[in-house]
Amino acid sequence: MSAFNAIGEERDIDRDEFTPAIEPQATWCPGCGDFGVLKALKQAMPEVGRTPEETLLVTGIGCSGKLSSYFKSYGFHSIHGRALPVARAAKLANPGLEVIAAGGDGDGYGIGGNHFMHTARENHDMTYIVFDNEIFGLTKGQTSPTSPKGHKSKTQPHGSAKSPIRPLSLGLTSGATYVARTAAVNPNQAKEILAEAMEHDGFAHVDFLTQCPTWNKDAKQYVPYIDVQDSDDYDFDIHDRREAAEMMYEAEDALYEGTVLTGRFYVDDERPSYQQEKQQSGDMPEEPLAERYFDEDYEWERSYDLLERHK
Ligand SMILES: Cc1ncc(C[n+]2csc(CCOP(=O)(O)OP(=O)(O)O)c2C)c(N)n1
Ligand code: SF4
Repeated sequence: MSAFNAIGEERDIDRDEFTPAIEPQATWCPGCGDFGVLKALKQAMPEVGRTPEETLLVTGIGCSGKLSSYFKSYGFHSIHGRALPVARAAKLANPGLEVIAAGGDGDGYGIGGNHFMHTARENHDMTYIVFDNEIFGLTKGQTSPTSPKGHKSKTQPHGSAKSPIRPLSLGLTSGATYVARTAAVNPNQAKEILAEAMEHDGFAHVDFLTQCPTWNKDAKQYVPYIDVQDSDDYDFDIHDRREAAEMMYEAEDALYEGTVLTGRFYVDDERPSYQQEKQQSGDMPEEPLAERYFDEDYEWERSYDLLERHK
């Protein structure tokens, strides 16, 4: 797809542009689902028509957090659970950026759970990818907020007594205006969902099932999935909150029973994003507060002028 880059030139975009010039050797284990997220994201970018210099990827801490090192764009490998506050700040400073935040289930639903809830509630225009492998991967397989009840690990050797959170329902009830689940075992669906999430104006939450063959062989992330949009067994209106909520409940229960339901669960195209609301009410300027381009001739002073003007 062709698009205008940040300095106004029209050109074709290729997924290989998102591979760093000196490609770092990925330190993910062989067979890790995180490779699937990276691949799907690179494939989705040309569909969205965004260039690396128009894109910011903010990651948390964990195996998943390494994504920003293997993807060429502006990047910020933030601290544990704090990808979303960084992403929000960047989006507010420069609404023209395609902002993607990513991290694990421990990072996003555990330590960063409050940021998840409130970024969704405010409907900030960004895509949030949660690598859901049902454990803490980087720290060697401890029980996480999405581990099933009874899950045995070094932190819960007799089996977890806690019920897992319901990630899709949490996204919906918090206020996310796009909620989907996909899986690394299905690159085509993953690519489509990520492209759609990026094109969505508002907070798009993608629960991305990623297998961890090293620490969590019991998770259902490996088994064939059902796409609720393709299957005749599931008939619900993705624009209807109540129907979406029921469908999410079913998907969340089914996952621990071995049936992986994926697809789009909720889409609200009507609600304005935080930034749109603020611009409509005159509380936020149309132009970015700060911007920097990949252009040798660019007037670097401009970002300072803009900040002065909006003080
Ligand atoms: C404040 C803080 N607490 C704890 C840690 C240790 N730590 C690093 S990664 C991690 C878990 C990551 O798990 P998850 O977010 O599920 O990501 P995954 O590694 O599975 O992709 C933890 C607890 C840390 N880096 N910072
Ligand atoms: S520990 Fe698990 S999540 Fe981390 S790189 Fe290895 S397979 Fe992937």
